[in-house]
Amino acid sequence: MFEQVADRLKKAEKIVFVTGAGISQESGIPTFRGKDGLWRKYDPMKLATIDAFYENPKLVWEWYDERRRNILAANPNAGHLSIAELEKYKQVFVLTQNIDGLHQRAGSTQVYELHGSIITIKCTVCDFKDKITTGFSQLPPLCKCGNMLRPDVVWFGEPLSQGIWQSAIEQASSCDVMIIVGTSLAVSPANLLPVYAKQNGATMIEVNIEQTPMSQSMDVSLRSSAAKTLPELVSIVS
Ligand code: BV8
Ligand code: ZN
Repeated sequence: MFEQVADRLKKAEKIVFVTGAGISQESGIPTFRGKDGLWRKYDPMKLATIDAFYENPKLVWEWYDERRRNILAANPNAGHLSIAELEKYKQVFVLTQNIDGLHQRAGSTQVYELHGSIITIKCTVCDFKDKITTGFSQLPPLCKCGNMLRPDVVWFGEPLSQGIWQSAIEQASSCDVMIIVGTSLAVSPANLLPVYAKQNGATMIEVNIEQTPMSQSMDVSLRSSAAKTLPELVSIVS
């Protein structure tokens, strides 16, 4: 079975990755739903919704500020780096649910951030959007227009950016191989991307330490860590 997948990897022109928190776990960034996952300690409805933000903006900001500092202190791991390296040999697109920017820091050039970025802020009222470069003198930080700034992430109950979502569907629907890494596929609509690829005949590979709802639909499921497995997969084509 693995040999057949290796052959399709070699022949593939376009490879699309769908990634989740598991790919950054070995960089020291906690996942959401696993054993040490963030949602075991915190209630997402109290931290990752617009209602929670208006109810307690300081609390929500403190949580994001701490996560951002942890993320900026972390480094891309061998998983992120090997996806970036694959661009030397193939057309590669990364559709990520992560907000940590580690794919870009690893060198990937075609990254679609489905759930936004923790490195950027936007105004809750006007069009202002910017990268965060320094710490804030107060939380929540305020925009020049006087209204609150918020992290530029997609919270539960909010729509994904239409442009990014449409591009993600197009890439998923037109790839030869899809490699799904470190996601529980629990969150919609991102969990539909493998369905688009499968419907269009892509070879499906999963890299995850645990089973997922799509494991049965995979051509091969590799039950081991992203930082260990991705370099091995990339070495097949290099
Ligand atoms: C939307 C960003 C239209 C910020 C995140 C009921 C009420 C309201 C809404 C809904 C509802 N039912 C369904 C919905 C829709 C909702 C949804 O799917 N909810 C689920 C939870 C039921 N989705 C939305 O609201 C989305 N918008 O649908 O708009 C709409 C609007 C209103 C009503 C209906 C529809 C927006 C979702 C965006 C959520 N944003 N956060 C932040 O991070 O703070 S979600 C959060 O989960 C993360 O950010 C992450 O992006 C996302 C996905 O999680 P994963 O990445 O998969 O991580 P997880 O921990 O789950 O899994 C890790 C995996 O890695 C595991 O499988 C593990 O085995 C594996 N692993 C661990 N270590 C390793 C590893 N694998 C390999 N190597 C390792 N080392
Ligand atoms: Zn503003």
